[in-house]
Amino acid sequence: MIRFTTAGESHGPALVAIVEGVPAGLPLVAADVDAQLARRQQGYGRGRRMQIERDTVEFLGGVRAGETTGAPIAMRVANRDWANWQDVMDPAPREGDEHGRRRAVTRVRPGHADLTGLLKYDRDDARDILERASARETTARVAAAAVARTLLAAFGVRVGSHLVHLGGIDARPPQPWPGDLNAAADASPLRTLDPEAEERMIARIDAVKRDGNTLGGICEVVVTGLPVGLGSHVSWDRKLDGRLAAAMMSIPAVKGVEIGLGFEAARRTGAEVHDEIVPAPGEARTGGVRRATNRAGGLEGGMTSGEPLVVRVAMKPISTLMRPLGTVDTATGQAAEATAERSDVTAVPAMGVIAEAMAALVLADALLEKFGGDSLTETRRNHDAYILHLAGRLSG
Ligand code: EPS
Repeated sequence: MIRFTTAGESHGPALVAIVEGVPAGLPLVAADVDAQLARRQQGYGRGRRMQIERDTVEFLGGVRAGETTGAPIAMRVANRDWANWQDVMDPAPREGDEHGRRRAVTRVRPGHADLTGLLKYDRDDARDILERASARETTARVAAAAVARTLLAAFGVRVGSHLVHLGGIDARPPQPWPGDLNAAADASPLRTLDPEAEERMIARIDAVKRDGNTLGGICEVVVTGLPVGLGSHVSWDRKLDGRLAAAMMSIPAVKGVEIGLGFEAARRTGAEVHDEIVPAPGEARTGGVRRATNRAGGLEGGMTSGEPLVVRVAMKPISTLMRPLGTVDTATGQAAEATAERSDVTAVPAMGVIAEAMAALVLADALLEKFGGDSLTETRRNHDAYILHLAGRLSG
């Protein structure tokens, strides 16, 4: 199964990701990863930093001649901004500097990890916290997830997303639904499928930026092609909805997750919530049946139903405000205005790509949990045998 970890600071030399458990023989090239990294860098409302960075991956292990070897896949993404921060972020002690520190942050930002991290880790400089709490870290997650996406694609699973809400403005779902969700969403500066709402969202971002303020929003992740039966009902930590929710909530600034109808399900009666089951002979992947609706968002009993997986993820406004909120300076204990470092007005479009990444990592893990395999051939054999077995079930 998939294990992954990341390391690296926002203004350090690089970010790194290590992904373990990927079967051998999966075709993988740097361009697969770079395409995802580029998608994460897009979005109206980002700050100047995204003009500095051009994220590309270097494989340090686990890939040879365009294929995975089964070894841990190690990846490095350089921070171009490191050139401007070497003296601040130098791992070596710096003689002559007071406490060896430059650009220390003590006017901690409300809503950020600055204060809680500084107290917990017993630091005097919140930069030791914010450099890692920074959403820059999600670059490494997207790199790790590009491997997971490549594995899922080999089994016909596609992961996409679009922005459905920004700072008080809803986007309406398009009619008809696009054949390639990400191609449609990536063509929009906000990754939304409602051009009319997008115009109003852009005007709202511009107005809020003039005020030195920030905006949050909601993205919807949609995954198609999943077979019935990933995850499990038998134990709390194997339920796929719980695993997905935990993964989504680990994204910086994310405050809420809904699957299918989500909170709306609580307001309706059972007849208005549950999806009727109808025969669909020949549709082996979904067990020879389909759901007449998909209000459950593709999960029943903590397992995939084979219907599209639909997860909505809510992000709060970024906590770095150019017109700062009141705080306490941790160096003096006195009231102060929070620090106002360069930042984004909104990063909700990027969050959608990151939510796709977390979904891909969880789903690749669940796929390998079900089908196993040390090589792609072995995983495929197990997968295909399961689908063949499903084809022979409810056939009357
Ligand atoms: C971030 C602040 C900004 C963002 C950054 C996340 O960076 P900086 O402080 O260098 O201006 O641009 O996001 C990224 C660098 C990225 O790659 O997404 C923060 O404080 O979280």
